[in-house]
Amino acid sequence: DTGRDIAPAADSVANLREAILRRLTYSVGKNQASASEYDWYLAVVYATRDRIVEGWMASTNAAYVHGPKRVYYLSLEFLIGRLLGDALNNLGLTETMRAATRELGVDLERLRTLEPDAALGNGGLGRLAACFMESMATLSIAAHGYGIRYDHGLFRQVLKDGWQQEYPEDWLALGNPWEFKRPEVCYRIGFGGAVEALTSPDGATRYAWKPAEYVEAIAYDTPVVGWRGAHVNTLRLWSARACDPLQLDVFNAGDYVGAVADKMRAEAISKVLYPSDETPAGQELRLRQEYFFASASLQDALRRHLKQYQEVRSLAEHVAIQLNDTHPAISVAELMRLLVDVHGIAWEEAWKITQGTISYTNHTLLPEALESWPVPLLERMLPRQMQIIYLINALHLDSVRKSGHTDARLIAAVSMIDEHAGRRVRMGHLAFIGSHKVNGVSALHSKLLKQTVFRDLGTLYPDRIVNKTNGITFRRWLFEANPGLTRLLADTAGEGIYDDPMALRKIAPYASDAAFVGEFAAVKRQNKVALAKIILDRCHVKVDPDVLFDVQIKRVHEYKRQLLNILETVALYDAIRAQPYLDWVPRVKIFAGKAAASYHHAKLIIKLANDVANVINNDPTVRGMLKVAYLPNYNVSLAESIIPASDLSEQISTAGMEASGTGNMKLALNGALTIGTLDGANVEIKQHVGDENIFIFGMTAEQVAQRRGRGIDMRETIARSPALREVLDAIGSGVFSPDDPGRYAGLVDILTHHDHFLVCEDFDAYYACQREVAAKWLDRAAWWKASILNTAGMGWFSSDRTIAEYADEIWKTQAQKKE
Ligand code: 26M
Repeated sequence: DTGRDIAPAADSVANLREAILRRLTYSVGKNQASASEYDWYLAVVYATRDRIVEGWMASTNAAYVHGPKRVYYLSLEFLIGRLLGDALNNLGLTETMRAATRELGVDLERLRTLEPDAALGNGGLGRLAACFMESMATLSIAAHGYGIRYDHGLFRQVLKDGWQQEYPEDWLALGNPWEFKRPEVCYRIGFGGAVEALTSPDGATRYAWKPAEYVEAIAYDTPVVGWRGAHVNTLRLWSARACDPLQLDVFNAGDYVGAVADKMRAEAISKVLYPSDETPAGQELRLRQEYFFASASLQDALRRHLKQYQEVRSLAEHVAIQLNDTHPAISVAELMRLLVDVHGIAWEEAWKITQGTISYTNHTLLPEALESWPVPLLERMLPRQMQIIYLINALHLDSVRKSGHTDARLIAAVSMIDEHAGRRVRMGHLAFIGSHKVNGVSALHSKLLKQTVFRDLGTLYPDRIVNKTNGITFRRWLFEANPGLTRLLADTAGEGIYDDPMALRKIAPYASDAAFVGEFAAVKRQNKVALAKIILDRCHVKVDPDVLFDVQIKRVHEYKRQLLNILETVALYDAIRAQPYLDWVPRVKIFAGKAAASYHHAKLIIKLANDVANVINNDPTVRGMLKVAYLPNYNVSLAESIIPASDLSEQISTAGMEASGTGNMKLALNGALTIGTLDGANVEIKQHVGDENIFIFGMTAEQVAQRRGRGIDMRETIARSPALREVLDAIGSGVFSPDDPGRYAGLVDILTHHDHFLVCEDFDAYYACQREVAAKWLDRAAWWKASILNTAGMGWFSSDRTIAEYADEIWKTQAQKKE
C-alpha cells in the first residue's frame, strides 16, 4: 500500500477513533467488548459517511445557488462494487483510518472485505456508469445518477464440476449503511388502463391517461464523493412499493389473497436485476422496470426544475439527460407525455424541449441485442406512451418524405415501427429520434454505428452521431487497486499523477532504467503473489508467481472468443507434450467471467475451460509449464485483485463486435501487455501505447465482413492448419471429457460448419502471436519496457477525459465553481 494518504484530510487519528466509537455506540448499539467485525465495519462506514455528508449538502446547495446545468445519467445498471475504499481514498483518509482502526484493535483491510459488492449491473455498461458517476463528482458536475435499487444484484456464480450454477445474490441482507432512504420522495407510476380524449371549448383535444394500476417509486440516495472530496453527487435508486399495501376495500370484500398478490406484483419491479444474455427476451417485467425508473426519474427531474425555475419551458437550457443504452429509451415518450399532458405545453415546443434535453449512448451493434418491444404489449401496458410514439413516428416520417425521400426501403428502415417480425417498436430508433446527440463508445464503434445500425438515420441527421471513447476511473483502477504501483509512479513522475492522468507520460523515460524497472517488477511480483494465494484458495491450483499470468476476464460470450483462447491453450499443451524438454515459457491461463443463465453455449464454454484445466493441471509431462485456472464468481472486487497481477491481457473479440471494452484499459494501465484484435478501443490503445508495445493479430472489421460474405464453413480453413485440426479432434472426441466423450461434439461441429465468430479463421494468427508474446517474455528488459510504456501511455483513457468530452460536446455544461 501507499503508506500515506494522497490528500491527507485535516482529521486526526484521535478524532476518527472517537468518531468510530461514537458510531459503534449510538448507531450500531454495541460496545467494544461485544462488537463483531461486522459491527466495526458498520461503525467505520458511518464515521466515513459522516465526513461526506456536509460536502454533499454543500454540493446540493451550490447547484441551486449557482444554477449550473444539471446532468441526469439514466441507467438500468450501476456496477459499483465496494464503496469504503473509494470513499476513504477520495477523502484522503485511508491512512488516518487505518491508524485509527489499528488503535481500536481492528484491521481496516479485513473490514473492507466485509462489504458486499453492489453488483447492480452485468458488465461493461454497468461498470461504465459507476466510473462515470465518480468522474462527474470529481469534475464537480452537478449530476444525479438514476437507476433501480434491486433487492438482488447479479447472480452469484458457483462452479460445480466446472458447470456454472447461479445462486441469488443478497447484498442487502445485512442492510446498506451507505444509503439514505427518502420515503418522502415518492412518485406514482401508472400502468395499463386507457386514454381519455377531452375536447376543450376552444376545440383543442387534450389527452389524459387513466392507468388501471399504480406503483410507488421510493428514493434511496447514495452519496458519490469525487476525488479529494471536493464535490459530492447523488446516486438515486428507486425501489417499488405497492401504493396501498393491503387495499382495505379489497380486503373487506374478502379477496385477501388477491390483495397480497397485487402487492407482490407491484414490488416485483425492483426485485432483481435482469442478467443480460444480450438478447432482450421481451419480458413484460423488464419493460415494467424500464418504464418505472424512467418515469420516476423524469418526474423527479421536472419537480427539481420547477422548484428552481418555476416553469418547465427552460428545461433544455438547464438539464441534460443521458440515456445509457436504450434501456431508458421510453423516456422520450414519457417526457413528451409529462410536458404535453401534464404541463400543457404545445406538442412542437415539447418536442424541441425533449430533443434538446435528451441524448443517447449506444453500447452494441449486435443485432440480437437491439431492444424492440411488441406494439400490443406497449399498447396494453403504456397506452398513452404508445400513442405518443405513433405520433412522433408519423411526424418524423412526414419530415423525411418532405425532404424529398420517397424510397419505400428508406422509409421502412428509418421508421420506429419494425413491421417485419410482428409489429415492434425499435427502441434504438426512438432514442435516436428523441435525442440531439447519439454516441458510440470507441472510434471504431462510432464509425460502424454510422455504417450499420444507424446508416439511414445517420444520413438523414448527419451531425447527430458522435464518438465518446470510454474511459475508467484511475482512482479505483490504479490508486486503490494497485497502491504499490501508485506509490512508485508518484515517486518517479511526481504527485501530479494524482490529478493529471496525462502526467503518467513522465515515467516513459524510465522504461529502461534498471532501478525503476526493478521496482516496477517487484510491485508486479507482489501483486502476483497475492493473486496466486487467491487462485490456490478458490481453484485449488498452485501457481508460481514468476510465470506469465495470461488473463481473460469478462462476461462469457461467443463474440468475446474465450473459445479461441481455450483452443490455443490446447494447441500449446499438444506442443509441450510433443517436445516436453524444450524450454517453454511457463504460463498460467487465468479465466473469470459469468455466462447469462439461459446462454447454454456460453455455459458449455465455461465447462470446457474447466475440463481443459483439469487435464492440463494434472498432466505430469507438462511439469507446471502450463496451468489453467478458472476463478469463480467474477465481480468488481475480484477484478481489483486480478488486474494489478496480470502480465498479458486477452482482448480477442471478433473484430467489429466489441463496442469498446474497458477491461482492456484497466489491464493496460496496470502494466499488462495486450494481445488483441483491432476491435473497439484496442485500436486507440495501440495508438496511445505504441505499436511495438501491443500484440495485434487477426482479421480487421472489414476483413471479417468480407470473410463472412464468403460463408462461415471452416472446413478448408481447418484443413490448412494441422494444429487446429488436432485441437478440434481432441476436444470433439472427448480427450477432455472422458466421462462424457460426446460433450463437445456439437461445439466442434459449430466451429467447423457455422463459425460465425471466425474462431477458426483467426486461430493460426493468434497462435503465432502468442509465440511472439513468449519470445518477448524471455527478453526481460524488452518485456518490462513495453509494460512500463503501457502504463505511461494510458492516461488518455481516464474517464475524467471521457466525461469532460460529454460535458463540452453533448451536455454543454461546465464544471461547477468550487463551493
Ligand atoms: C438486455 C435485456 C435484458 C437484460 C439485460 C440486457 C442487457 C444488459 C446489458 C443487454 C446488454 C447489456 O450490456 C451491453 C454492454 O455491456 N455493452 C458493453 O458496453 C461497454 C461500455 O460501453 C463496452 O465497453 C463493451 O464493449 C460493450 O459490450
